[in-house]
Amino acid sequence: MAADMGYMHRPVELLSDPRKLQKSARSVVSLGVSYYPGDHPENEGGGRVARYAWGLDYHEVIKGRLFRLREELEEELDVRIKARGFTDAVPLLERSAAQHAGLGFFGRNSCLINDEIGSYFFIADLILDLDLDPDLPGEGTCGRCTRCMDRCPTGAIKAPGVVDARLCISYLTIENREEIPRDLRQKVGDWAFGCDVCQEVCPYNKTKASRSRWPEFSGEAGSGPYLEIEEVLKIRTDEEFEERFGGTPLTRPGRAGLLRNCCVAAGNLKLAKAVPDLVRALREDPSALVRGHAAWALGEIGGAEESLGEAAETERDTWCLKEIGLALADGTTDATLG
Ligand code: B12
Ligand code: SF4
Ligand code: SF4
Repeated sequence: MAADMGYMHRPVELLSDPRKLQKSARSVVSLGVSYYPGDHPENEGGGRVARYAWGLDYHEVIKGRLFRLREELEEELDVRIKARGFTDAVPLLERSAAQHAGLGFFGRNSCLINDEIGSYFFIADLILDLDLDPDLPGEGTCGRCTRCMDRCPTGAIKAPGVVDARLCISYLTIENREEIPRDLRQKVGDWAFGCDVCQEVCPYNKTKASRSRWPEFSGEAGSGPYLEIEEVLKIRTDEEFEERFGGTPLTRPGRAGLLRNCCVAAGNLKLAKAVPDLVRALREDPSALVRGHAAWALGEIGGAEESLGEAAETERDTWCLKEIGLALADGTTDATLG
């Protein structure tokens, strides 16, 4: 169920033993960092961004503070500490470490839930060559609730705690480098980066989530809750992309990946005002991935048969040609029905 995330196929002994990451490891200090920036305002035609990515790149923001924590520990305990600090960057089962450290329990959506703040938090770790008394493991329960499993748009939560990444919108829009499978595109809805549905419906978040105290994670610090789809569709080079999104988590899927996502969101929103930029992307974008998804979006929105027809004359990529053909066929069906 790990799709093409190669690191997930590593042996469990590696994923569960911090000594594989630092030979001298004796303890793991596991930290929870709330990123909750509030809820999405009503969508007025943008590509929806998962809450964890509204602000600045959490890897960098948290890393700086982990180093300071190590320094403070050294001062407090008057010892030199060899440490390795990271968040979401190494092959270690971070949720398992955090659960052992008492930060929360596994929800059926597989996220770690903390009884006081819900699940909108990052997990960060400091591996130390210092013997510390362990905390008690986190406890808690979902009770009879199954909301996340029932409401996941793609049915990705196959069993309690088991997420099929191949179906998960978070995977499809962030880690995935290929096309978003045609049968899943409509289910992606307006999500342009990540997905929060299985956390939004969670009663723990509805009652306990309180805003992060870290200004770096607020919408104002980074790209915010929605992307302006037309603006993103105009980005043609990696340099422009880096200039616009550098320093935020949105660089992860790369330029072509983010434009692909915006095409799908535009198609699902039936965003007529994005048609000129979709047509331009279909004609000009250097990436076949973007051109093919632009064709799909135009097929969903309708009314762009002429541009699709022209593109069919000049397009050389076989997959794109197929997408254009299918988009034209969808358009014809709509017109016949309508
Ligand atoms: C790969 C990955 C993904 C993949 C796969 C997700 C998955 N559920 O496995 C994708 C791209 C889909 C993804 C999505 C998201 N991710 Co992610 N992801 C990771 C990563 C890098 C590895 C996770 C992993 O190894 N999964 C494989 C499975 C086997 O591992 P696991 O769930 O930890 O396994 C435990 C459970 O199965 C549990 N268990 C065993 N038996 C049972 C039985 C029951 C009943 C239950 C409930 C549990 C349970 O024990 C296992 C061992 O710990 C971690 C960072 C890290 N290094 O850990 C972040 C991480 C899990 N992601 C995170 C986040 C924030 C997200 C998203 C919310 C982002 C978003 N908004 O789009 C979504 C949430 C989707 C979801 N419902 O999981 C956070 C989670 C924080 C938290 N509070 O839990 C992490 C920890 C990153 C971080 N450092 O903060 N992610
Ligand atoms: S992140 Fe979205 S697609 Fe993935 S399991 Fe949760 S609700 Fe389903
Ligand atoms: S929505 Fe319900 S089942 Fe899912 S994680 Fe939250 S409490 Fe558990």
